Amino acid sequence: MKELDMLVVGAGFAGIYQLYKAREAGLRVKVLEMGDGVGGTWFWNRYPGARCDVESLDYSYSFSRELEEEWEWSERYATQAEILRYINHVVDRFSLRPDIELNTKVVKAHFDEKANVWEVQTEAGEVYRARYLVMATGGLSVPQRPSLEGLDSFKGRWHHSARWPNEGVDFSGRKVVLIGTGSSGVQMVPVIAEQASHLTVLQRTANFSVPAHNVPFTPQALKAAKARYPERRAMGREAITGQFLNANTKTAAEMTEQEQMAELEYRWRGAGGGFRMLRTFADQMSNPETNRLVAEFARKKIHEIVKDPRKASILTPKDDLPFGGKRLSVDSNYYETFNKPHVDIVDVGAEPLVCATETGIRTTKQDIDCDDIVFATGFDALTGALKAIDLRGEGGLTIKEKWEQGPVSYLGLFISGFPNLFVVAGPGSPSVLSNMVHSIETHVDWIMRLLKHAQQHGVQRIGATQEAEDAWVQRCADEAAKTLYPKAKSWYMGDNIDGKPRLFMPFVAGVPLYRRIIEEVASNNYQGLQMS
Ligand code: NA7
Repeated sequence: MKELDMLVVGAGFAGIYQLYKAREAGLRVKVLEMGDGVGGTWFWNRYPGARCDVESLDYSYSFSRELEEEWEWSERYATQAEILRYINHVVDRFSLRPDIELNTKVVKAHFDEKANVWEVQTEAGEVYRARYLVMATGGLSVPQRPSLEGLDSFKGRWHHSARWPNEGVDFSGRKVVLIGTGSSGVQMVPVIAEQASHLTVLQRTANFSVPAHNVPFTPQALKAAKARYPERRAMGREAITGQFLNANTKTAAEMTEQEQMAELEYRWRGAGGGFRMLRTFADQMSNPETNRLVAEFARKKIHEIVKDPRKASILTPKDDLPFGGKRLSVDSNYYETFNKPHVDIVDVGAEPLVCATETGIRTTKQDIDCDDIVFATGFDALTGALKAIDLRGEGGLTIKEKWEQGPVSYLGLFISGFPNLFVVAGPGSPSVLSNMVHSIETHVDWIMRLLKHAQQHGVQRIGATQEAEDAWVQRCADEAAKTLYPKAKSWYMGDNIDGKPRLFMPFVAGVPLYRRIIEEVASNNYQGLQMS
């Protein structure tokens, strides 16, 4: 049995920063990580083409000016491999590795109400006791693969994007079927198409994807960007998603038709691109008319790029999907790849998957032969990782019971009935709608401030009150109801998992407002928390 002040689960961006800050504060702390390397999302998602959709200068820690100065990003959007190198660099630079236990999966965590500590057990049977338990388990860490009957009899290879073999997969000369067209599928398609002799993409729902306009950094460009780094970070902090996207402050109605088109083009083309498309008009995610303008523009672009009208029509999102309602994909040559004769698309919304066969995949209309099946079918988002653990709070309440109707929380940080437990960038906080690294730093800094307060006041148990949690859940729902997000069937809403309760999980009203709220909570003597 090991006694600690704090136990952190997960060695991704969140767990690593939490470790750094806890050690700085003099706490006895360890991080338990189930993978055999650090990096979290960036450790597991090694599929071909994996890349962050937030620009590297923003998707990186801001806590150390020296770190910012010395690390040289090579591209505007970093690849998975580069981000993993960065995370490993951070771990070594701040000598964090000795306090990270790899290959250590947490299976059980029970709150000991008498001692006010968490007792945590790993798969190997090791037991840790710690006053504080920090769940840095990530929002997209439990992969979801459809239970495809017959997969065992399939004679070829199959892989999930989030459990990609370390040594990579060579698709040269092979016939590949790829299932799923979220960000992972969209990133993989152009890269696999380079190798495969034939690639068939099975798409259930067409979503929007926009060009990344990724470019390598020249030394001059990087130097110029770094010279203005503090300014960039400051602008990021005040932007709705925690990264500066040059949001247009005008609603569509405040612009002429010509101005609207110019704005849309600017954002689609080089100067903009990527998530800037989500900030074309101030009322884009709240006004259906404005959203339709952007959606219609993007639909036309798909038809311009994809030459075969049949493929273009399958790839074009339907009218009932708001632009950005499902997470926007940010791509490099996704639509263009379908102009290659050996790349095809099948609408498995119209002809659903039936099973795998010995030689490939069967839909209700056809058999598709292949050598490899690639699943890019996503995750049990935001709640999967916590629910996978036998997590019990006061009175033996399990997280599965607590979250039966969906993930309730106070500020996305606390779960009432689970004292001394913090969720970093969890549901109920801006989380996946924001620049995750920024949200992680915000949460960890705030947790450390709270723990300092607790230490100064001899507090041993910190928990959210039921009233505070209920009010926060209502606030999150009210904010989401003002937007078009709930109109889309998406993993933000839990729609991708059978039986998952349908509710919009992240806090939608933006990073600056969220930060103001948690600041106010802290300055109001941690309103909504019970400390004893
Ligand atoms: P996503 O965005 O959840 O995408 C999963 C895709 O897989 C999506 O197109 C799904 O279609 C499709 N899917 C899932 N189950 C099935 C079945 N049973 N049959 C056919 N198609 C299916 O996951 P990603 O890994 O791409 O991206 C996750 C996030 O990681 C991403 O947003 C970034 O933040 C990084 P659907 O749309 O549900 O009809």
